[in-house]
Parts: sequence; C-alpha cells; structure tokens
Amino acid sequence: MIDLGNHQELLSRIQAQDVRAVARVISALENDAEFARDFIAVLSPLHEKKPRLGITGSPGVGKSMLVSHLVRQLREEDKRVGVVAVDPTSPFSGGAILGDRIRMLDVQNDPNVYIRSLGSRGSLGGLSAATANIVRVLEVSGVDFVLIETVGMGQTGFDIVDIADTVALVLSPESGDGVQTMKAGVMEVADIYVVNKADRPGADGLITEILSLLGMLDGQTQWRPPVLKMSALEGTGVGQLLESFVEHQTFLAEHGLSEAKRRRQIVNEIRFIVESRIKRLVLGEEEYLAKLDDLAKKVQRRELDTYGAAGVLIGMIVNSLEDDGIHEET
Ligand SMILES: Nc1nc2c(ncn2[C@@H]2O[C@H](COP(=O)(O)OP(=O)(O)OP(=O)(O)O)[C@@H](O)[C@H]2O)c(=O)[nH]1
Ligand SMILES: [Mg+2]
Repeated sequence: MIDLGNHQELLSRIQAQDVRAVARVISALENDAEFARDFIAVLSPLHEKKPRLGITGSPGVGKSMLVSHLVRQLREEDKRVGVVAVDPTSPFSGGAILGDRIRMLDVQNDPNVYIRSLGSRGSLGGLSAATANIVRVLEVSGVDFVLIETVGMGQTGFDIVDIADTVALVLSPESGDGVQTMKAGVMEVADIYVVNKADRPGADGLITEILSLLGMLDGQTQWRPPVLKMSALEGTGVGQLLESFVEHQTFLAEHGLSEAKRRRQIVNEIRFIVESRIKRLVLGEEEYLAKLDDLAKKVQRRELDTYGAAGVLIGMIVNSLEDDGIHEET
C-alpha cells in the first residue's frame, strides 16, 4: 500500500523512480488541493527544473504523433522523458479521445518514458494548477526532459506558457486554421512554429502566411521564431524541433532572459493559486461561477451594478476568512 499521508516516504519512493508511487501522487495532486499544498511544500526544496518543451495547437494537427517522434529522439540520446498530455474535457476534438492519444505513443512500454494524460477541467486548452505540480513530480522522479502537449490556449489565465521553457505552436494546412483564424494572442506566444502535414498540399502557403505575420510582429522581441516544416507521418523535419528548442534556450540565456521568464511564470502560478483558493473559500469553484452568473443577472435586471456585484463577492470572501480564522494567520 502507498501511504499518501507520509510525504517524506512518498518523496523518497518518487526519487527512487517507483512508478506506482509517481502515479498515485499524480492522481492525488489532480484531485486533492490540500494534499497538493502539503506535498509540494515537502518536494520543492529538492526540486530542480528540467528542460520543458510545450507543444500546442488545434485538435488533430499532429501534436501526439510529433511528441512520439521527439520521445524516440530523446531516448536515442539516452534521456529519460516525461510526457504530460492535457486533454480538453470537451468531447470534441479532431484527434483521438483521452486514452487513444496516449495509446498512439508507441513508446509507452519503455520504463524510461513516463506518459500521463490529464484533464483540463472544463476550460478548453487551459491548464489546472495541478499540471505545474505534476511536472515537478516527474522532474523529481529523474526525467531529463519534459514534453507537455496541450490544445491551444484557455481562459483560465494559466497556460502552457506558464510552464514550458519554450512553446512550439503546431499548425497544419488541412486543419483550416489559417493564421487569420487563429485566436488573438495564440500566435504571439509561440517561440517556434511547426507547419506539420507537409506531405499535404498547402504547407508552403501556410509558411508564407506565418512569415508575413511574423514580419508584422517584428520588433517586439529579438528572438525570431523559426518556422519549421515537417511531416510527423513521414518523420521528416522532426529533428529540427529539438535543435530549435536548444537555440531558443541558448538565446534566452545569452540575453539574460531565462531567470526573468521563469520568474514571470512563477508570478502567474502564485496568482492562479491565490485566485483559486479565494474562489474555493467563498463557495467552491462551481458555485462561485454560479454565483457570478446570478450576480450578472441582477446587473442585467438593473437591481445591482457591476461594482455592487463585486462588493457582494468580496463581502462573502471576508466573511469566510473570518469564519476560518485565516485573517489571524501571518
Ligand atoms: N498526412 C499527415 N497526417 C498526419 C501527420 N501528423 C499526424 N497526422 C494524422 O493526423 C491525425 C491526428 O494526429 P494526432 O497526432 O493525434 O494529432 P493531435 O494534434 O495530437 O490531436 P489532438 O490530441 O486530438 O489535439 C492522425 O490521424 C494522424 O495520423 C502528418 O504529418 N501528415
Ligand atoms: Mg494529441
């Protein structure tokens, strides 16, 4: 039996690469906020971040197939690899459903590859705070490299850019996601563009489109995101992605940007934890959203204005803080 109450012992087992302990802890991190808080406090002093590459893009563009190539390549370099695939809870997707995405990775029987699929808790593309913790657990368990697959950006305010060192945005000529139709903000976060399914017509046109858009964005940053052309199906062009990852890391380090970038990520993570805890303090996440909806109705009916509605929620937070005696904590 794995005792979830004994954090030190759990941590030792994870460090000893006990996959059952890793699996149990990851599930607990996903489902139990209190466990997460206590366990991460024990883990953090021993945690060291490893290289993290985020792979994002619309459903069905070929992210998982690309990930399995990357895993194979990293294994050839004798690296242990952790893969986290964040599935939208929404049933609609151009690719496979939960289990199938993982089954697609033919690398899953290798003990040096740990693959985990996570739900994204309702928000298409957004990440739960658990994702960051799960990546930490994998890193403590001795993986040398982490790959994180997500579908686009969500509305949670906590995203792949808050976890990965480098984000690769995968597009495909046949998914109809021309650059014009990309959600605002999605193009800008990419450090590397990948035009997949180059075996299909339209790849060169898409590359031209991306390059001209990048021309317009030019000047905001010194890093010029490369636009890579590949076919995950045929396995062509895949090797360039890890090369571009290393180039991006070198760029950040040489320009003194790595630490600042990581700090911004941690700022966002803390902010996300605070907001989630406050919501939970009031009512629990679901009820909080329902309450918000209620208040919005009142605003629509002109029984309340927006500031008044915010005041109601703040009042509830203050009350529950007082009930919990939390205001007395330092
Ligand atoms: N022709 C062609 N098909 C590809 C290529 N890469 C992936 N596919 C196919 O596209 C489909 C989706 O591939 P996945 O790797 O599951 O795509 P995904 O982006 O992970 O999908 P989701 O996880 O559902 O968002 C599969 O049927 C793949 O065989 C490619 O380079 N060329
Ligand atoms: Mg996938």
